Amino acid sequence: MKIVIFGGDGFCGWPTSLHLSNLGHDVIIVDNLSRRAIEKELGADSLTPIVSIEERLAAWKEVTGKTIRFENINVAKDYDRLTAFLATERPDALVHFAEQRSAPYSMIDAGHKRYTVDNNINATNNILAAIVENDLDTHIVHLGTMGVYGYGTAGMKIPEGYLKVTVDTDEGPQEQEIVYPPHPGSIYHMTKVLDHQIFAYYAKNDSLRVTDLHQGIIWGTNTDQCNRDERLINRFDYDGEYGTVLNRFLIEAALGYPLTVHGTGGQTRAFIHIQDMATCIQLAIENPPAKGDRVKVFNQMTETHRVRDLAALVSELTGAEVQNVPNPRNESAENDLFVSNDNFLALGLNPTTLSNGLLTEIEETAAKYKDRVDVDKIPARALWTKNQQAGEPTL
Ligand code: USQ
Repeated sequence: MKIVIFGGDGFCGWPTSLHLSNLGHDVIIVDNLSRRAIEKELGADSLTPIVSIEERLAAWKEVTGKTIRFENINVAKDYDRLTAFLATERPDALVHFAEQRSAPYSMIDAGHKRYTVDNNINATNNILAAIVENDLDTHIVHLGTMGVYGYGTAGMKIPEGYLKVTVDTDEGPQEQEIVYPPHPGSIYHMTKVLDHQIFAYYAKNDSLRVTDLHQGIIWGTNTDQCNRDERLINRFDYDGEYGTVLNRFLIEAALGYPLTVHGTGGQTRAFIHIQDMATCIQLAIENPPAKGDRVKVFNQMTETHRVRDLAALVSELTGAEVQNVPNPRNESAENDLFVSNDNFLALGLNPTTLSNGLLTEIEETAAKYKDRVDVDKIPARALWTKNQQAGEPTL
């Protein structure tokens, strides 16, 4: 297939591009390199040294003989170039990662809230409008988030996108399926809720084929393809805005920095290993919805963990000290989480679950590059509410 990866230079986009190219697909990356610009804005480089996109692609060609093309387009802003590109390439499928993906970054201030909404919503709408304008039948696979469901305790197993409800009608009780009530916790997560509405509209009005992947938190950093050459290495974010929880704990342990558990650490979240993320995208591409179907939703996660349990695991493995820091976010201190992921399991996903062996591998990456860390960038700085900004305690 010819597959376009929007956002193919980022943390999920890069390993996915290599995975799909390795399978023999004709892959084109479209990216405006915004993650590299944000890295400069925050002054927090990836822990792993990332070469330029041109060097990355040349290395892939050298190692595998395969070509991945690259186009630098800002899909949220440059609609004319986007639509001309799609008119020429007419891809069979596209994967849409071209969004600002950090919840804390989206909560820094009004400017970052506005950037996240402008960028994410316009990117999504522009891609869909361009597909309709060009009369394409491209299958759109979007990287959404488990966070659209919210992180209270649902009191039930969270279904894949749609909830069966019974409504009272004049003819008596009737069963219906509705979109699971969204409950986003940050501006970033809110954009993914809005994305889903946009997809539903285009699926209904224009019969676009869309799959929305509600993904959990990634752990791990490299896939088999990224490991083939130092220049193919994936980025590894450890800073307070972009670093995700388990990867942060592992680099903190490597530095002898106490593990930064927000609040009580009672937050339960969904997780997926980075290699499984790439496999899930492949499975989603291979199993598109039919024309005229509603948006297909998969919960892209394989297990759930409580933050304090992850800290205890890393501490046991490394001897690191655990520190409960005031939670800079606005989230429930404790929640339970049960999630259905039957769709991917039925398609043959064999989950890579958390194991000491794999943690040791990430720990080795953390130890190898720890001299590149700027420890001042470790604390999370964005305070999500006015009360927190006024100094009221959250612990
Ligand atoms: N946390 C800590 N200490 C830290 C960092 C995080 O206790 O040093 C806690 C947070 O307060 C939160 C949990 O760990 O309760 C997860 O935080 P995270 O930064 O690992 O993940 P999150 O902000 O939820 O976002 C990440 C990705 C996002 C994706 C999302 C999936 O950045 O793109 O959509 O995971 S999900 O969480 O399922 O919504």
